[in-house]
Amino acid sequence: MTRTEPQNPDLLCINTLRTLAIDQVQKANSGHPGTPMGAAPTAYCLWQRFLRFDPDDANWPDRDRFVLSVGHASALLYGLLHLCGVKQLKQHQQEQETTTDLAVTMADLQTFRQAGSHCTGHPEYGWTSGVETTTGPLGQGVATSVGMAIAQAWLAATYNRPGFNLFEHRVFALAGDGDMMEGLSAEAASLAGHLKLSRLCWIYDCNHISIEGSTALTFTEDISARFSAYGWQVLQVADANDIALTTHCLQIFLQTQDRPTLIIVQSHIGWGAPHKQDSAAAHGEPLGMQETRSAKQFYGFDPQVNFAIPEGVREHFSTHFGQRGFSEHKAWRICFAAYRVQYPDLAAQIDCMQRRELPEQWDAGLPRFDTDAKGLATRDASSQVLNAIAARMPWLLGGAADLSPSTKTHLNFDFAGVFEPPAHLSNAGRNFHFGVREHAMCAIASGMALSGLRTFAASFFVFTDYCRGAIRLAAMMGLPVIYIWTHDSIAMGEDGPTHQPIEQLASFRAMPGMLLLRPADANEVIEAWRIVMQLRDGPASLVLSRQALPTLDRSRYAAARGVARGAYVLADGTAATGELPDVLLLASGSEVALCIAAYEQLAHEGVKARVISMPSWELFERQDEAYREQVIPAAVSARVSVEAAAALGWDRYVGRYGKIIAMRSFGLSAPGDVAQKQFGFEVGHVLAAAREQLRQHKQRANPS
Ligand SMILES: Cc1ncc(C[n+]2csc(CCOP(=O)(O)OP(=O)(O)O)c2C)c(N)n1
Repeated sequence: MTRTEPQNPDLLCINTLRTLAIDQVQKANSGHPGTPMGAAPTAYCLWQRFLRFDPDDANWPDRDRFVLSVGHASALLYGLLHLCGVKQLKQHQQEQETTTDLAVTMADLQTFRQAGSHCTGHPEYGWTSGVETTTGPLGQGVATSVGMAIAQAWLAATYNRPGFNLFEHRVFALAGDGDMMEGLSAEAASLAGHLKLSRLCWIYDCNHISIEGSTALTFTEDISARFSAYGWQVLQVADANDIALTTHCLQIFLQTQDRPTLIIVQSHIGWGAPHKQDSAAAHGEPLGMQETRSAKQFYGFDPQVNFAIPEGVREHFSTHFGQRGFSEHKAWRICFAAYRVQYPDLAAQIDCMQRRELPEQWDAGLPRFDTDAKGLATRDASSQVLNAIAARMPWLLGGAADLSPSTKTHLNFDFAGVFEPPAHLSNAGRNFHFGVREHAMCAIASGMALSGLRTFAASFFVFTDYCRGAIRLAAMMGLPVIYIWTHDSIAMGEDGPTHQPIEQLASFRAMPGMLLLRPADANEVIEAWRIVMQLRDGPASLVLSRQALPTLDRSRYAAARGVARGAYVLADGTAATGELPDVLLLASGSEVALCIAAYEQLAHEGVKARVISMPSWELFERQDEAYREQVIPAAVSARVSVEAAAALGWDRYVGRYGKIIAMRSFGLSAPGDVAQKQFGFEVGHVLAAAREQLRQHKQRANPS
């Protein structure tokens, strides 16, 4: 017995969550105790009385989702996962296998924020089972939850059948003042309201404190009016400790079928800490020994005991949260088994999707692109390929941030449809209109991917700056989201420097886990899509041109399947003799054609050049040394790289003496071909650079 006073079971559980959070932070000497203390009753009420979640299988497809958008309050989530007995899943090939190990053990709680613990500083998807999405950057969790709610609506509309409600889960997110302040939450809430996502509930833990002090310093708008204007139902709980009222509000949410719900819960950060409650001091640092003891006393706990779990607490969670989850999941399994008999094809699709597999014949309808000097823009080639694949893969879906006519990402086959409000009705459209909301679009795409859908999101490449927070988390989580970025260089032209990407290529190449592909012609686009579709554990960026690019003669130059190796020898004047070339011309995307033109001219002059198409640095770096040496022989020091983007990184491939033709400033408002010429992206300039390289190489060889 660690309890000092009798308490009702609800309060005992709530206070256990509070003290576990305090002790995690205190032992780690790092973290955020205050919000777990204030929000514990709210989270408890939701989990214990409502959440449909089987602790033995955190991957049950129809589980309710709980997103801790206040990721810094992770100690609260870890307490819940521990007390609820949620089990860790093990990744085995593409299956998530259940285990009997706890996702969060007592040892994990006691090593909060230390290497190897499942209690990481902020919740990390894929590491701790029961964490539905990685959170920490404020606003991401709530925005991602909108994607999860969209996925639920889409899955229900696509796969539910009379008598078979396979997908009827709800999505909850616990948010704080910071989430509400971030612009991202406004974008996401606006779209959720428009779509009338009635199975979405955000609970706003309103404690009026953020890091610099009272929110009165910066945040005085009427949140209720704001969300009402978005089309949300807004409910209020005046005191977080009043779980009867929270229960009532959650019941109202469950009955609401025409709009999302925001429950604003007034709470006290650090509730129960005599000197730190309601102050920023409770936000991001341990309470301290004395304050900890006082708070425990206030809760009726023994001040001397750390990580106490009073008798009856686990049992209480197991009787309510656990039993509900077991029985709901069991009923679902029975339902799905019967569904499988009646609708075997649909059930097979659900299985396939959950395992992130591709359907058979997914690539059977791919187009062919014949040699064509005029060619076509890689965005147009991509449109054809995307449509061919999507027509055979029902759960490949997505859209653009109000730019689909430009990104060419509209699915135009007869049965594609549009995902429109109200989302809870039978609406399985696959074209998503995200509106001019790039950041939310990417967070939503992640939320959809977390529910098994294969999503794509599209915009102009330059606007990835607006999406970066969400893309970074997708890469961290290993989500196979497909990003389609068009208008990929200064060649996009007249819109000028604000719309012309420069540093974006380098920045995505710097992002761990991101696979970037910048194909050079329509046939490279096909190969790029093949690679992207087979990804299971990370996002990809397809970087595409607005302008037409010649479709290369593949009988004259190498086959486009070389894309799979990231870089390949496209044209080589020494191929027949096996000699080393005199000069290497390296490029990606639209600049490859320039190099081919230079190569032909050099061949005419008797110079043996080699063109290396480099659509993906990441894939090339994964090749063995022998292949990389074969493509870029160390002995050839005369090299020119050509890419209409920042130079950063090209020195790796051009070596010590090579020439980098790149952008060293922002672009220019002018027609694309004029802008390209102005910055040296023309054959004459590439030729001059190659000749100069040859001259310097000779001089190095014979320094007279
Ligand atoms: C995008 C982003 N900006 C800044 C931070 C740093 N940060 C962490 S918590 C926090 C204050 C959040 O206040 P609130 O949501 O009220 O949390 P509470 O004080 O209730 O714990 C800030 C600025 C962050 N995590 N994410």
